[in-house]
Amino acid sequence: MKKFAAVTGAIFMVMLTVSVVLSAYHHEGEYDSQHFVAQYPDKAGTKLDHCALCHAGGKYEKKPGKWMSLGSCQWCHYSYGYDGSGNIVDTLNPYGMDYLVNGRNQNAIVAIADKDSDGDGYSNAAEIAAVRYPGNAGDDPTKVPAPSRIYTQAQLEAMTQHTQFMLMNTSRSGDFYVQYTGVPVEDLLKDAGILGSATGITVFAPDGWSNYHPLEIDSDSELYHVNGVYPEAYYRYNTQADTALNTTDGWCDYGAPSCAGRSDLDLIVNADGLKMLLAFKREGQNLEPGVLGDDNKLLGEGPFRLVPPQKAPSPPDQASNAANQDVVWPYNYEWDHSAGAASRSATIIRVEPLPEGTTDIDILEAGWQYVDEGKIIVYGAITDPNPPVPDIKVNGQDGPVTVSSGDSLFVTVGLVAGSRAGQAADWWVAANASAPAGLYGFYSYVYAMGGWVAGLNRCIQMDLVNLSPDVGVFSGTLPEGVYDFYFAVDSNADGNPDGTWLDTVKVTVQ
Ligand SMILES: [Ca+2]
Ligand SMILES: [Ca+2]
Ligand SMILES: [Ca+2]
Ligand SMILES: [Ca+2]
Repeated sequence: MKKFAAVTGAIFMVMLTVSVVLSAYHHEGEYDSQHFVAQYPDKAGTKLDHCALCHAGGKYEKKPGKWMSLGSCQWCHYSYGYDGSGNIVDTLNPYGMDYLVNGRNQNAIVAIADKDSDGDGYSNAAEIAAVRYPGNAGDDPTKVPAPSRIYTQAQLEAMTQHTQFMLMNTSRSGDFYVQYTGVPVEDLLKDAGILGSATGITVFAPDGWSNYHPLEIDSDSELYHVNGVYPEAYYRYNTQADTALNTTDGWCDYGAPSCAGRSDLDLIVNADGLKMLLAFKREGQNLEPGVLGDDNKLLGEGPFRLVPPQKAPSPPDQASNAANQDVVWPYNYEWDHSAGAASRSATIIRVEPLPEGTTDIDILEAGWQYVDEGKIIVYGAITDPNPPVPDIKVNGQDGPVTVSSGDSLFVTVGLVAGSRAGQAADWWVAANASAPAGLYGFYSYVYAMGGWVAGLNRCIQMDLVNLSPDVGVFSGTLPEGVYDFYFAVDSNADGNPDGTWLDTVKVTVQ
């Protein structure tokens, strides 16, 4: 376990020093989570047994228009500071605040159980029972974790590899040319079953840093796109820039083996072009896994680093904080410093936006384990491996059914609730008729009325449950014509027909 891996579980965390021990799960000397676990022993080790129970995460504007999202641990460290100069109360969420004002002990946990601290309509006790945050209104017992897929390095290595030689141009950390090998992020997302509704990704490192990338090219020069290729670039070499030759003022490391034999203004040729890459090898070697240093700075870049190439190729420029800017390529704010958007030790890729009715899976602050285990998780707008499956049958058949006029029809519906079990939903049982006898348009089975009515009407609003054995919704004869029967359930309970998950049978009566 990496240092800082287990910064968890505290209210009023003691952070005048970084009081984290390697093997401890909670802050050293921290006792608030013990009160919680004493009251709710079965919640030990869950996402509630954590800082985030009482402390909010947050985001801040790193530079104009560029926001950094931090988990609760990092948010406390950011807003409260290691020197304790901030006000720790400002980091409390509503549940943490109620805990504080009720005495900050186990009795306080009991006293606030029936409250709805975050005002989302569910009591703290109900949320805790469901392992949902009682201090976060965006999380409640109706939300289900978004679909997710975990990849190991071995799985990534089994995918089609991409190798590219590129400039990593930073604003102030020093520049370097490097050859990275990995999987194009576009390919990874396809493998994960990215949905057509997806618009971008947010990549998280376990120290809480995150970077957003749109799927398609964006006019914002600091937004690096996932799909497609980036422009070709020329190799730019200058002895003044070369840190090996200019040890005082140099700013670019040309020491990588992949630099050998290249000269200034050589076109850099990469088979299949430059891509946004989830890299796991540098110069053919596995990336050095990330660790958090004493100064709270991430060291190392592996096991996975997300590397966006430059959108606007440039030479390496001098560091912005270097004293000597009277050089061949002085720091230029306008140049493309894409290395600043390269997420080191990336462990989480959230595909935006989250599907309706889902919530963040609980790994935002558990990333160090993934660094140790060489894993990355992709979640959000990707295929649900276990979606609700509605099933409608006519006379026991799924496929097109043809019967003679006067023959009886039995329509039944069944449902496997899958990942959405227990979630409130609109249910729809309908038929679209085109019959010579004058039956045209939609008819619906409305549960409360125990029968069919004209128009498209909701059958019932009810939590998704397994419906087995199948339930009969129609029995009788129909005039000659064609009837499309539908059974659908929605990812919401708003009364509007969405048909998120749908099954249909075509019936011909002749
Ligand atoms: Ca609540
Ligand atoms: Ca809540
Ligand atoms: Ca630079
Ligand atoms: Ca709906």
